Amino acid sequence: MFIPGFKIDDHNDKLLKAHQRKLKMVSEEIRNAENIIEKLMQFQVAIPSWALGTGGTRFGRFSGKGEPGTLEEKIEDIGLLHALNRSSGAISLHIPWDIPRNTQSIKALAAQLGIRFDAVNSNTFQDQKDQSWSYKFGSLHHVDKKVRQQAIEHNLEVIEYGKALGSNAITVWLSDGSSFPGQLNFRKAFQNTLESFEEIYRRLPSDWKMFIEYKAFEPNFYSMTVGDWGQSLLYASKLGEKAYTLVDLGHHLPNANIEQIVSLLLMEGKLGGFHFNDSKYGDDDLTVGSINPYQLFLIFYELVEGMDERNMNHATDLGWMIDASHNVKDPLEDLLQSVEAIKIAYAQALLVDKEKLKAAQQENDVVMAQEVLQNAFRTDTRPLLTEARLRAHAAIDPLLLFRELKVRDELIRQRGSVKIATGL
Ligand code: LRH
Ligand code: MN
Repeated sequence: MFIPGFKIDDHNDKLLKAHQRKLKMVSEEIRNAENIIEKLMQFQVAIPSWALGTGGTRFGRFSGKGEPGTLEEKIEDIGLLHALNRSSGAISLHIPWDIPRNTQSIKALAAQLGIRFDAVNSNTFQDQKDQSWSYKFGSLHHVDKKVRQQAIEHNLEVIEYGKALGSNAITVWLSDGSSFPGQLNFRKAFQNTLESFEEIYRRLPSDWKMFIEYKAFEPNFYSMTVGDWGQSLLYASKLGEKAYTLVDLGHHLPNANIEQIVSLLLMEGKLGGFHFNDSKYGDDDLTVGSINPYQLFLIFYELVEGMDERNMNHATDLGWMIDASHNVKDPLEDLLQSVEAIKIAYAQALLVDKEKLKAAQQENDVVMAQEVLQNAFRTDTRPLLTEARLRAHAAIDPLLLFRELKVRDELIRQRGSVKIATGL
């Protein structure tokens, strides 16, 4: 489904006056409003190819309708999101869930919709039907070299798909671990995994990055072989300058201070990117900013502070990706909300009075430090996001226009209601 420009213009014409009034109000409060709007226009978030259909849990899956049944339809859906918010200009593929059958036509379709290929993801946490060796007891850490070699070759195959599409990074998340004490020799598991990573790293193109995604638990419930930021940093440091850690917000033990982890990984130059989502308990993969928007803001403050300290380009030097699963919301509406929440937190972080905060920290003025931070968090940055969209010819209110145009009904009319999207 394609959204013609005039439909967006009609929508914006109706909402323009109200927007300009709000923008005028907040711009009087925010001294660097113009700079923030420009930065917001450059900031793109990659959409996961595996989160364009309805997700489920082990207790069930309530399938949605009009879901994309092919990679082409998934790219079209991301094209829809990008037309509405001009902030979703990238896709992150998961192999083999989304193998590009015809690379040229896939690249042409994505280019036509203004979408680039972000990190590609390997999958050695499921057995494929034509697979020789099972990953039941792990993949890159497996006690059997044959299984490790099979998993290494899969990752090399994923890199080839990525190269063909113009991606320049691979994300490796391992479900490898143990569920009972005694099941695993932790040192051997680490050494097998490092040796396997080295095989993959040796074949990584010179301009590529390898993102090592850690996770505290699930599907193993006693140990994970890449279980936390420290272990991921250990692998990435031993591998070399093209290896980085990847922070999935849902992959931490309860009450972990993720913003401190982010600050230290940035300090080490080993933070590669993010899988944004939100959670109250485990790896809930909920809408970004839906449970703990203050934590998201604090993470973005550490990102802005740490990236500026290293003169990094906010828009391009880290991997900004969503990783969510939609059990009860329309996948496209959920993703629109997630992109909005990410950019609201980024804008709030950009308006923090850094000098005032540094002075408060220097004087141990804890009260003032909190005031400076929460003043930014309590500032409504949405008119800045709207202005950035407007200048990019996107919709003033993407979610409202998605509903006004009855996009889901049109997708159901075009695709029927039985198609199920590959993914989680
Ligand atoms: C694991 C994970 C990983 C993906 C998968 C879809 O929980 O976050 O990033 O490979 O979800
Ligand atoms: Mn993830």
